[in-house]
Amino acid sequence: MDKYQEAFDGIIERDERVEPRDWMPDEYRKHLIRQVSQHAHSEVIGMQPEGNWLLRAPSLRSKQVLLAKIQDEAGHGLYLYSVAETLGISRAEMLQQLHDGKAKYSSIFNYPALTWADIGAIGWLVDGAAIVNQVSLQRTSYGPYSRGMIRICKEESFHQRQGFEIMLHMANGTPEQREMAQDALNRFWWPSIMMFGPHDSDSPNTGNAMKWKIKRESNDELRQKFIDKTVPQAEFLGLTIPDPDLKWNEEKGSYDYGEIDWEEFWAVVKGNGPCNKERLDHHIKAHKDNAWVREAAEAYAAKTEGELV
Ligand code: BYC
Repeated sequence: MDKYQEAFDGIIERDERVEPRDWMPDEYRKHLIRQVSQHAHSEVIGMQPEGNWLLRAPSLRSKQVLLAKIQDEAGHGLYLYSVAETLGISRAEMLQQLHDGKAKYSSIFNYPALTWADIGAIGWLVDGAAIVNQVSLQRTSYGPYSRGMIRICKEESFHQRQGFEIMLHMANGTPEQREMAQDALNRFWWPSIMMFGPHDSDSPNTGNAMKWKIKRESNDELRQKFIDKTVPQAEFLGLTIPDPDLKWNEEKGSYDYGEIDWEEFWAVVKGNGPCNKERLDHHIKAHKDNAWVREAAEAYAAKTEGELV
C-alpha cells in the first residue's frame, strides 16, 4: 500500500484528526467539500425564515434574542465556509454551486415561517435536530470541521432554549396562542424528522462517511435520538406530536414512529418545496446587491498589500 494512504488510514484508525496539510484521498476530500459546503449553505439560507420575523417580533426582548440568534447562524456559515476553503475550494465557487442549484442546503429551510409560534418551533425542533447531528459531528475525523462543530454546538444550545421558551409561553398563553403553538408543531414535526436524511438503507453517502469517521452515527440513529429527546419536551409543553404511530417501545428503550413521507422529502430536496425558489432568488439578489461590499473589501486589501510591500 502506498505510504500516504497508509499514513491516512493510521490517522483514522487511531482516531486522530486529519489536518489540512495531511495527505488525504481525493474521495475523502470531495466527500467533505460536499457535506461541509452544504452545511455552510444551510446555516446561511436558514437565516431567511427567521429574518422574516425580525421586524414583527412581539417585544424588544424577543427581537434582541432573535437578532442575536440569526447573527450566530451567519457566523456558523462563515466558520463552515472557512473549513471548506481549507480543503481547496473557494467561497466564490461554493456560492456559484449554490446559485446554479448544484449544491444542496437543508430541506427544512424550504418551509415558510407563517406565525410567531413557527419561530419557537424552528428554535426548539430545527435547532434541536441540528444539535443532535452536530454534537455527533464534533468527533468527525477532519480537524477544522470537528473544532468548528465544538464552537457551533455551544451557540446552538442557546438557540434551542430560545425556541423552547417561545413555545412554553405560547403553550401556556391564551387558547389562540396555544392553538398557534400546536399548529407550528404540526407543520414542523415531520420536516424536522426529515432533516436527518434518508433511511440508512437508502443513504448512498453513509458507507464512506462511517468508514472515514466523517459521520459517527447514521441518519437513523441520530433521528431516533432526536425523537427520544423531544417527545418528553412536547409532553411537558402539553402539545401533541402529529404522529398517531408514535409510541414507547419498552423492549427497544426508544420510541417507534410512523412512516416518513419520502416523496415530500425528495420533492423538497430536488427544488420543489414550498419556498425553494424564494430562498434561492433571495440569496442571489442579496449576493448581487452586495457585490460592492466585496469589491470594496478587495480594493482595500489590494491597497494595504501595496502599502506593506
Ligand atoms: N436536506 O447519503 P445521504 C442550522 C441529501 S443549519 C437536503 O444520507 P449524507 C440552522 C444529501 O446531501 C445546520 N438534502 O447524505 C440554521 C445527499 O445528496 P448529495 C443544518 C439532504 O451527507 C439556521 C442525498 O440527500 N445541518 O442548524 O451522508 C436556523 C442522500 O443523503 C438532506 C447540516 O447541514 C436534507 N435534510 O447525510 C436554524 C448537517 N438529507 O449531497 C438552524 C450537516 C440528505 O449526495 N450535514 N440530503 O447530492 C450532514 O450531517 C449530512 O450531510 C446529512 C445527510 C445528515 C444532512
